[in-house]
Amino acid sequence: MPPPERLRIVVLTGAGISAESGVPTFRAEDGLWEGHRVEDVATPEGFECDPDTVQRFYDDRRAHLATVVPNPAHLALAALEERHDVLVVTQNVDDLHERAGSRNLVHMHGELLRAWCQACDGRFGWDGDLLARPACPGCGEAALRPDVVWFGEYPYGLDRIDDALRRADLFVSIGTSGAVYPAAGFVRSAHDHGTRTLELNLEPSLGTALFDEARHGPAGAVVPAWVD
Ligand code: BV8
Repeated sequence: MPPPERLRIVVLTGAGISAESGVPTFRAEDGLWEGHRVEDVATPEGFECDPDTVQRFYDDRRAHLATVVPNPAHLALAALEERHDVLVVTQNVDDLHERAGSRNLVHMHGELLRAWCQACDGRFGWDGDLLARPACPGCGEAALRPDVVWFGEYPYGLDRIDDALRRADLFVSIGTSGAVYPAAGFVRSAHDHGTRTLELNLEPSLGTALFDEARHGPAGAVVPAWVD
């Protein structure tokens, strides 16, 4: 009996994988993001216009991380790394994949637990508030913002992601609406390279028709069932 094949798998995750951990997704029924318009809290213009509201929005989300834990979907993905060459590309800025044990991980939209200094361009692990304008650990200036990628800003890790998509045997999208690019375009890129594609989501995403296969249901059930 030949050993089971070790596959190269790229997994894209979105807010839906953290929903059962108690992390709110972005597009609730009212289209607001925890009571805010996305343009007001996730754009450089919004930050320029009202930095306190944006800093408070991210301070609240950063503090909320202390109250949530990884769910079975995060844990199943971490376990998958034992059997296959897995790269998790997450749009999420929470640290639940890390805490579940995933090691091959790209935070393409940045991380709540990092800060970026606009004076010296330094980036630092950060678990406190930014509203009170703390001094940058690098240059001492009070110029720190959340190290997250806002609309109109360039995502992290695109070269590494493109390379992984080119070589992947399987592309799996978990818990994302397919509303935001360039992440929403990865399935098309995978398909163009002849890679099998699978969507695991609560409901059909905007791009569901682009996938070879789709299984719908809560990630906490659907992801462990797929991994097993
Ligand atoms: C950029 C900040 C230049 C951090 C976020 C074409 C190409 C490139 C860019 C664009 C393009 N067209 C338009 C653009 C511009 C723009 C864009 O996409 N606009 C949209 C609105 C049309 N993109 C950008 O500006 C990006 N940068 O373009 O740079 C460039 C140009 C060319 C090539 C490369 C670069 C930057 C985008 C990043 C914005 N920052 N977040 C933060 O505060 O979090 S985006 C934000 O929304 C999140 O980070 C998240 O990633 C993103 C998408 O949300 P989802 O994760 O999908 O969450 P959502 O709530 O929408 O959906 C949840 C899903 O889960 C649902 O389907 C639901 O059914 C499901 N679900 C719910 N519960 C469960 C579940 N599934 C399973 N189980 C459950 N229990």
